[in-house]
Amino acid sequence: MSQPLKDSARRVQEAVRALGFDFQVLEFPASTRTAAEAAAAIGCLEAQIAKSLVFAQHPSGNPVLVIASGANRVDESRLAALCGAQIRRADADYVREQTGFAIGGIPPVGHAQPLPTWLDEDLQQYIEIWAAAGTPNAVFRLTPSALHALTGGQWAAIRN
Ligand code: 5CA
Repeated sequence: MSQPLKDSARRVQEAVRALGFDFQVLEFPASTRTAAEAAAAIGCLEAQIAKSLVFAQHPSGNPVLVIASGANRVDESRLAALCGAQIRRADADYVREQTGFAIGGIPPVGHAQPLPTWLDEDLQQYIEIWAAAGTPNAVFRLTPSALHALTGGQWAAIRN
């Protein structure tokens, strides 16, 4: 029997269902806190991990979400150009405040408020990808097109 999901993971599961998808949130005994750990626990490529990174626009302070391939670094000048604003890497408190989740488990959906979202086009080459689901042990498998539908994000060239 599987255990009930932790509260944060359950919120992500419910958000995914509410958006009309039946992807199942899975909790692993091993850490999935980083893209590398998630890939090792799942047995997929690090590049198949869809990591959700929060940035702050400056000077508005508005958040922006980037969902990047686990193998990539985000090019902050490309992101700034897409946003039409300066951007800064967010600190842990800001990330929690804006998303309702802690770093290491930031999901692509189910946030405290909707976040403008950019999607790393490198994720499109995979049939299956995996995203965090609210905790440092929870992930769910999805497809690039479902990521697009779930987040309402836009595909962009965003890697460094
Ligand atoms: N659960 C995994 C795989 S989906 C995960 O969340 N990976 S992640 O890469 O999206 O989350 C870790 C990311 O959080 C790091 O890549 C880094 O960008 C960010 N991060 C880690 N520590 C901090 C910190 N102190 N302040 C701001 N961002 C941080």
